[in-house]
Amino acid sequence: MDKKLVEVCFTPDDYEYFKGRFEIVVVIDVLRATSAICSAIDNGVSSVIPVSTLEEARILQSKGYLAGAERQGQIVEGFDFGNSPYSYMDPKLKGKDIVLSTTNGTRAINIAKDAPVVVIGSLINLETLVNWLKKQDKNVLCLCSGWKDNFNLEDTICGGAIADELIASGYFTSNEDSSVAAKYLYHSSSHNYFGFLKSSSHRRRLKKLNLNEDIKYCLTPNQVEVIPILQNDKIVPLDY
Ligand code: 3SL
Repeated sequence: MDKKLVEVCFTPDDYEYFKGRFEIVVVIDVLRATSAICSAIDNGVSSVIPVSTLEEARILQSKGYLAGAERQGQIVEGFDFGNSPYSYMDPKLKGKDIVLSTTNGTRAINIAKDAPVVVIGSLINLETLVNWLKKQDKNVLCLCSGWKDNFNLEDTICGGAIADELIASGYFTSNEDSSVAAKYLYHSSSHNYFGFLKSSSHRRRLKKLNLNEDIKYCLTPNQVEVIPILQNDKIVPLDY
């Protein structure tokens, strides 16, 4: 049997190069969008509707949806919440459809939305996601959201972890240097993500905003067993 491909794409800007060759795209925004989405789905939120612009979010909010929005790490005025995973753990959100717009994460999800399958990856659902991917017999692309089309460490490390685990299963291989680099970063950091990422740009940005608890939560692997999946423009729990 031919091995399947698993590759890591560093930024949404690089997606064009990979587009069309992968049946499954895993969108990753460890700090914090895809971690927040995993928390929301784990908490029983019915769906998260990812929108790229604040205008789209405002329109949906005016139609009665609860809406979260983040820019520069902060809650955008007029929205119900920002992008902290803790906001999405509120039991009152169970069963609700929620709109979310963030600087990079929701944009990356929308950039990938024409792929046959788009799932949401983070460190907090890593093991569950990897176990599911191993059984799919499909080519997998890990799309890192990065920061404003720039490379970031935390998403790359998570992509490297996924690629490494899939390759270790014996059913996957990778060809691209981006994937090799991501695996090296994963190996260098997996003993202590929090310490390794001390100097990462987004960790510093969030720390300045006193969001250390969010950082710790997002960098603690395997806290939830959900696989959020994009279906008809809404992110819902995959029944795996
Ligand atoms: O860029 C994003 O999508 C966000 O995750 C950034 S932040 O962590 O909310 O600042």
